Amino acid sequence: MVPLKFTLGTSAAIVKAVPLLVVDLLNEDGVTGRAYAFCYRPSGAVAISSHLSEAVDLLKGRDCTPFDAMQTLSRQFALLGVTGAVRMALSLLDMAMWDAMAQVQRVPLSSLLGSSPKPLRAYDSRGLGLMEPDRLAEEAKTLLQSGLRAVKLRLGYPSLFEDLAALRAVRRSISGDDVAIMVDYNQALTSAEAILRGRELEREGIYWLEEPMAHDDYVASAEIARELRVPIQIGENFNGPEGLLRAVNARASDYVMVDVARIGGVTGWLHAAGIAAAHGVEMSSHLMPEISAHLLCATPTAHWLEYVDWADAIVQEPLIICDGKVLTSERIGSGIEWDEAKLKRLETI
Ligand code: SMN
Ligand code: MG
Repeated sequence: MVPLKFTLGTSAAIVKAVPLLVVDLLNEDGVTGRAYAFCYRPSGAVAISSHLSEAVDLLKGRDCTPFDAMQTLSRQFALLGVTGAVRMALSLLDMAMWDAMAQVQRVPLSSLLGSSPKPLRAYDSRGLGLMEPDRLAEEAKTLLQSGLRAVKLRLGYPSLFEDLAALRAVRRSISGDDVAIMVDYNQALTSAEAILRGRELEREGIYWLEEPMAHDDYVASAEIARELRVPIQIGENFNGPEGLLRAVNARASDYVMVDVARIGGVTGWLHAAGIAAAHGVEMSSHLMPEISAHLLCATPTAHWLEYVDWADAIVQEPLIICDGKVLTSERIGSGIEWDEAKLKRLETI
């Protein structure tokens, strides 16, 4: 469990510490592929690691690539269902395999994907949970010291009045229109309420309105997207590239944001990026910024990196922010190497 520097109260939960599952994949050539994922709940980490070790057993002794491994394992796990913890386990395995491949080639992951490590537009997503307007104003100021010029605010208070008070407190304290404010409801609203609140919020100049309602109701989400001028953002819960395709076909949102651990790892991300690009839809990332940065470098419609510092507590070289952008690591692989001393000090599940 990794304690957070900023408590993150969303409309769904109060998050003070996050369960991160850390994966070391040792291949027979002596290369270790690394990956981690946010598991939402401690029991998620247990379930994912159980699926993951079975998946690795199924591949043992075989010469395999991430693409072939994912094809095989998706068939093996099909009856259990390649969703939730199973999807996350396969995604983690894929991420670790790609990291190992890039290390073998001695190039950064983004270069292996045909791009190169770039500085990325990013927003600070570490704080601005549900709390009193005064504390929001304070925290917004603290966050901007990182140098990023965009922040994400969590909304979903009992009333629109409180949502507006929170947004205005943040806007006032950051003084200036050059800071973008993204707003996230974490699925708190009905579609009628989302349209009602969205109409008021869009007058305040927010950058996007994220997950106003149940993440998989694409028909209702499309109605909200049609009714509101402000762009609707969804996608952190897409299950694989096929989830993204269904949402894009339904015009469920204006933008998409993909979670590398739910979309199918690097392999799934690449397929999703192709679909988003073919439809001309801007694609952002969800959490796990270290690896997502490499993937955005190779995404034709790359939009925003969601920046959090959660893995700073476990890695040797945290991401660097420079001139308002997050720098994609130039180390070989995904650039993730565990700091064993830091890991030892953390509570294990
Ligand atoms: C989010 C989801 C889960 C935990 C923290 C924050 C949020 C996001 O929806 O978009 O980052
Ligand atoms: Mg969100």
